[in-house]
Amino acid sequence: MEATYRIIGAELSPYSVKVRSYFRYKTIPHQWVLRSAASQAEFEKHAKMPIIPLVVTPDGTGIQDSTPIIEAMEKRYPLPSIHPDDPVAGFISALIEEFGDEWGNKWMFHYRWARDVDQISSAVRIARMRGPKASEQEHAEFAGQVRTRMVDRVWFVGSNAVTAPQIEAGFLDMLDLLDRHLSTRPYLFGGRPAFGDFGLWGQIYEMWTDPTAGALIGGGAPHVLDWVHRMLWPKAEGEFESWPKLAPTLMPVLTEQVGRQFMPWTCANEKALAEQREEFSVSVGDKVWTQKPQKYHARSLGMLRAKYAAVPDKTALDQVLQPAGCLAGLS
Ligand SMILES: N[C@@H](CCC(=O)N[C@@H](CS)C(=O)NCC(=O)O)C(=O)O
Repeated sequence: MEATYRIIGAELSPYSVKVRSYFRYKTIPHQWVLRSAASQAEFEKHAKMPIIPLVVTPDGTGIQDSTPIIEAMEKRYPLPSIHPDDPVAGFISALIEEFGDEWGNKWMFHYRWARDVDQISSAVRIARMRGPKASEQEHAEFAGQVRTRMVDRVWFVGSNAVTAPQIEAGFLDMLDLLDRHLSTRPYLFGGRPAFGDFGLWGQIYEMWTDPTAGALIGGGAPHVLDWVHRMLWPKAEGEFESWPKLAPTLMPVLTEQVGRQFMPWTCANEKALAEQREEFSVSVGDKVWTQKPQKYHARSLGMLRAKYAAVPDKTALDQVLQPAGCLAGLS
């Protein structure tokens, strides 16, 4: 029997389902292990950070952080590659992976914990996963604790009274852009899933499972909804498309979402961390956004810059990144 990887994760964790979707696409033998009391000892043995997913390799090594996990697996299992061979599309896919992980997480976290209906729905699912055998009363108490803890943490991703309408308007715009793009192709970069699909999908899949965001996706974005389902068990249905074919509907995503919103935010966040600021404000689109800096994002921005630096000939790529407003933050 082929050696099996173990993915310790949770159905409600966007980074866990992202990694699981990747393993399924690559048909890498794996077991999906719920993060619960039953997997606690294994988690503690292999995890260096208190986050999921944790992948335990067949030789007993723990790997964390979904982007490095996928990169490590891609080296071990290069085919079918998740990187479009067109160098422009290849880098844009990595950029969208970062955007999905870091900016998409704001939509997800905000919608999940902003309203009573979503708070209750998510808290009871998390509590049941962590304590599958708890009595109804224990379960209700634990769900209440989860709800309080998570609602207290929404500020962490930058969701507050000022940013809430910006986050929701930004997501609704994205849904329209994405629906148009996916109306003529099964995946973001053509006939097969790319790195960018996994990052963005992890967040949007989670949103689809929640009452408020799920209704928005199900009610108004049929092609996104199909992609949400398709990415649960992704399969190659054709080849990647080249950038010129993708550009008419993907360039607006880069310009409106990545260049206009995410890039200014992530650069301002990095600067605020370097200056050890408690809080920072930045213009995102035509509105001011204020939050406390987030450490991890500066690290992942550094990793994205290294990917940009490694592109041998940047001429064609820069002609896309520059007008999209994405170049300044990368070079
Ligand atoms: N950058 C990490 C983020 C992982 C992450 O934030 N995981 C969350 C769940 S989605 C977590 O475990 N948080 C710790 C907690 O909730 O206590 C990745 O891509 O894997």
